[in-house]
Amino acid sequence: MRKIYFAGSIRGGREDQALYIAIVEMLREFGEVLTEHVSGADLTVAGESMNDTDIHNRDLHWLRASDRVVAEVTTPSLGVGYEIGRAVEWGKPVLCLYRGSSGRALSAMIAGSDGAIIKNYETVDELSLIFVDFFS
Ligand code: 6K6
Repeated sequence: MRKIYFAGSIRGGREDQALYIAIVEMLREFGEVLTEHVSGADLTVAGESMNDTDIHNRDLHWLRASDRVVAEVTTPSLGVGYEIGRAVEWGKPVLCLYRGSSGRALSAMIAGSDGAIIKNYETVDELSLIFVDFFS
């Protein structure tokens, strides 16, 4: 089964957490989502029981093992940006989902990367076609 790494903001801010749940639910149709917990309501900026080194090492291990990476990049996050950079470096297919209506400009380091596909969207309904295209 295809392994999907979903990346979304945690310490960068949890404003889009409900949206992450919907995205992870949709991604399950295309493979095993290794990072379902990123969408979890119980994962807050207050943190979880693992220390930062263990989180970093576990997540990079999963990122390395993944076949495709999907990142929601509307809420700026150092961690998500770092994961995208590593995935691009490793030659993994990377899809970045961005809501232009947020009024936040996407970092040039993501928008200008030819190793990542950037898709603008506004509602989850638009994601079905984007995912079919990315996973085909
Ligand atoms: C949660 C709340 C505060 O600290 C945490 C630590 N927990 C994490 N658990 C799992 N993945 C994490 C955690 N912190 C960061 N990540 C990874 O970085 C996820 O894969 C996200 O895609 C990304 C979020 O980075 P930040 O910089 O927004 O935290």
